[in-house]
Amino acid sequence: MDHAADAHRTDLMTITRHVLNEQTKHPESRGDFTILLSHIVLGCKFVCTAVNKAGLAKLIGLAGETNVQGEEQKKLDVLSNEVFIKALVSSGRTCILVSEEDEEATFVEPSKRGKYCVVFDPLDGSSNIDCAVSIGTIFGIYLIKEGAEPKLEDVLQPGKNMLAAGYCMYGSSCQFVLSTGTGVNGFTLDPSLGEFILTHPDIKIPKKGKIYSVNEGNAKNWDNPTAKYVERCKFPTDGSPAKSLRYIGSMVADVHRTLLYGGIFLYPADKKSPSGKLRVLYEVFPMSFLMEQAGGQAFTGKQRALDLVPTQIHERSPIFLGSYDDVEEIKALYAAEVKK
Ligand code: AFP
Repeated sequence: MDHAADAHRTDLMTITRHVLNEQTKHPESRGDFTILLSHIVLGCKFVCTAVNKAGLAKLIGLAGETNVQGEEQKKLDVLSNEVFIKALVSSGRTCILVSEEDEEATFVEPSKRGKYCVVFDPLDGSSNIDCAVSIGTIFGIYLIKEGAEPKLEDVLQPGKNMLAAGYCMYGSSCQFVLSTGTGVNGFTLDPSLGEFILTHPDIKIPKKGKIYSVNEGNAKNWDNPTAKYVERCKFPTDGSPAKSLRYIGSMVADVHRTLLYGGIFLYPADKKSPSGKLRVLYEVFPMSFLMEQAGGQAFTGKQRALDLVPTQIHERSPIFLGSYDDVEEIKALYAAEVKK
């Protein structure tokens, strides 16, 4: 046995150690955020295990329910939702929870209440479960005013007011990506330790990318700027090489690749879905928060995504996010369209 190597394994930057280090920078902190995060991490580990076992355990399959978007719910969606609701309530640090799976927001009972609101999609990309493609959990965290009674308006805030955001991707490895507003860090689950280890410190998205990511099957319904942008990706007019297309159809996986390799992810509005498909609170905001923190941009076709003020918890918005220069190009196309 290599004892030196084993000893080294205990000197790793785990996610808990990382967040505790961050906490020391805020002397007023009482550790509430660290506790909340450890409950989110626990939920992710549980879902990761369930996802890995799904094929064998026959957890896959319809649970016979539909969610608030009218989509069929899979058993893993139901399970993941229950896991996160329980983990978040039992943290004793939350007051309002908004889940993609629940029509109404959950107001935590007063005896278990804390000051954080968590908006989340417990299992995004669930139509990919049956073919074992990467799926994930997305979350964003808001803070309510000290001593105030929680109300729905506390979660109907622009994304720029989020305190933290992140996702966990259940892929060939389990990756947890987090921003608390001071950059982006990526952690990989070491299954032998059951710990997320810092493997991608201070992630910065390349300024310009070589990949575009979009469901081109919707092209016939796109507006002019989106159609023109995608055309330029394929047939550049400035002498640059054509971009490659990569589209998984699972936002966490598509955004994770975009964050690490650069490029642009787009889910635009189209004639059939004038507000696009993706949900503002628990898809658009957390991913836009991470992109900006990594040096990229996120744009709705009209404005900076994080400036959007949602009026409903399940509201949707078009989204273009990724490398700074690539998003700049689509912004210019929309600006030119407005001038016409
Ligand atoms: P599902 O959870 O129904 O699989 O939807 C996933 C998702 O919300 C998001 O993760 C993808 O980016 C997007 O939908 C893919 O949508 P299209 O299938 O319309 O391309």
